[in-house]
Amino acid sequence: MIRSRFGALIAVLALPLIISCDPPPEPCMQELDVAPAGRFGRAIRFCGTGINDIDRVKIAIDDPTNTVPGPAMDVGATDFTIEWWMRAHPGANRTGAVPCGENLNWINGNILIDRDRYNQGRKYGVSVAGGRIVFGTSGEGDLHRTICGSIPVADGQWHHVAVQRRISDGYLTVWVDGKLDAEGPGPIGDISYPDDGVPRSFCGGPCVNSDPYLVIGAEKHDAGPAWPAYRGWFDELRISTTLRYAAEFDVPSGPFQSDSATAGLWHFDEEEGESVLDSSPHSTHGVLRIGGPFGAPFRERSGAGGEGGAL
Ligand SMILES: [Ca+2]
Ligand SMILES: [Ca+2]
Ligand SMILES: [Ca+2]
Repeated sequence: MIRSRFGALIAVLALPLIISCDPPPEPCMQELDVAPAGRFGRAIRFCGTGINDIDRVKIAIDDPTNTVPGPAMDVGATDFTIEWWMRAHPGANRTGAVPCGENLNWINGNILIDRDRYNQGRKYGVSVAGGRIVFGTSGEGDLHRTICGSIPVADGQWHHVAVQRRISDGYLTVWVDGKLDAEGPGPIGDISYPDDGVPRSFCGGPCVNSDPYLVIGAEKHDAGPAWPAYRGWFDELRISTTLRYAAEFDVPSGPFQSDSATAGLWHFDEEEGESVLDSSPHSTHGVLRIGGPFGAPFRERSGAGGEGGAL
């Protein structure tokens, strides 16, 4: 009895101490009058809201009402490269490092790119955990792999990130600022979204508003705080049906270009409105889902180019 009462007292005392040790939420306001160079042009700024299907970009990848093949950016049946620019303040994404290996742990980082399917195979995603890039894929069934980078990306600077998957053997690589950051074997096979995929009922009904989308900046199902959203800037997303990087390279010095291997290219340079335009010939346009306490995400001319600049 004494021990249990003492335990309860400790719990009551400890709770406020834990809260007081947590840094206050960083403001997430639109930054005006900063240096005009985004990385490149305008960028999207996410605030990490992570609820109510807002504070994210959504690009439809399948129509669950039919079996028509998805758009070109529904990659996974061939080699692929997904690359972008990002900038995050130190501490803005609070997830610590996750154990990597034959698991799904990428989903426990602050999620940058989510092509998950709720409790089904053939999926992938990217997050930031411990200030490093984490990339994972799943094949059919329960075959998973998560690889973890070691190069810090949450330092207030712009970084070019590329994740790649080789179709012949499922091999995964992560590249940060032109350097190989992580690599390892992954599940084999086609991991594109099945054209006849049927979302399961884990979303207050079938997950038709989350599963068949590529989501940027948040965990697509809003499953809870254990699967947090990303807070920071995101720019210049290009999805390709080839492995673009095999050795150390100089990061692109301008906006990505579209070529025959480009499955989708979003510059996020629109001045207003809710559309994000795919400038590749595939025209797979997406939408900004704006809302929440910050009215996020924002369209911003952010930072001062590759050197970080004004916060
Ligand atoms: Ca379909
Ligand atoms: Ca498909
Ligand atoms: Ca841009």
